[in-house]
Amino acid sequence: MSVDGEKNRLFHQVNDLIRSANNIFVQAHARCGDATGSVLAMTEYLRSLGKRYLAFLPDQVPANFSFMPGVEEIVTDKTSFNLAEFDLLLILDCGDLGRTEITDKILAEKNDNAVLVNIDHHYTNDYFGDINIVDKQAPATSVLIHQFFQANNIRLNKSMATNLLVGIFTDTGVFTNPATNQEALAKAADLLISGASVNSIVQSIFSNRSVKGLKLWAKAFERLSINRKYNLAYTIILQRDLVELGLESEEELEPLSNFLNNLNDADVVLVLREKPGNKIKGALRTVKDKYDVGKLAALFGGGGHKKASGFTIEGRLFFNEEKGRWEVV
Ligand SMILES: [Mn+2]
Repeated sequence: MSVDGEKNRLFHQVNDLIRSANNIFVQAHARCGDATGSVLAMTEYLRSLGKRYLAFLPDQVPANFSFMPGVEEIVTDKTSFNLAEFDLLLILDCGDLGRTEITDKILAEKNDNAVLVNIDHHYTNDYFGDINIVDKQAPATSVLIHQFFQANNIRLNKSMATNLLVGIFTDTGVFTNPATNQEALAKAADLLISGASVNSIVQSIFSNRSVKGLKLWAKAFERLSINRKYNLAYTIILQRDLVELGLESEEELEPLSNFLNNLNDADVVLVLREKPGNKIKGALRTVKDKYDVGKLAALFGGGGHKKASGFTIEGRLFFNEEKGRWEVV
């Protein structure tokens, strides 16, 4: 996908599909600035064309995203619509169909002649779309959406620019992680010129700490350990931590794994969090060139990028007193 001509041809093709579609479904994965920003920038464009569309995310939008322009339109109840009503499905920032969390619904309801478009930058993307615009070097899907607008001479307004900048900020850790490249900075500059509101992004997304939330970080720091064999730093968060602190979600733990990636005495970082429904979510990070945590996550049925990835497994975390270590049971 490094050949810009081919990518531009696909961007034109997708725009033609958008223009001729009657009803468009736009979705990304849950709880992520890049995913949400990509969806909102795209729906803003669809609105400007006077198109019928539905923007869907499979989980509630985190409270600190509530400033994002257009966010009130996002639907999070998968039972409130039927996919048979759409002739174009735009799936953004999903490495595989499973990331939509509605695979069964898509397979059961989607019209055979509806076109499924996959626009993504995950290293582990499995090309699940009828049309796949996958650029594994892109710092964020928001950057690809920006390229889509540029390729089709679509002018960005302030709302689109703010939403896309949220995506670049969150996926690059505000230009600190290895996803940061020349294009991330160049696109960010362009979004500022288009009127993106840096202040509202920084205040809402990054200055959102509470005392209870930081106490949850304290629990993670207290349990931080290092496995010297693999030079892997790891920590865990339990469901009971939330109960003890009176927190309803671990939203405020973001971006703990990115923060731990600043450790200079570990090569790889792993954060395991218990989730409701007997699930454990793992987040892996590295800054070392020789490691590919995307492959590591794939061993557990997950995926992501070379330097940042995640997976979900079944079970609960339990401290084995005899062995002096945490285990999955
Ligand atoms: Mn992304």
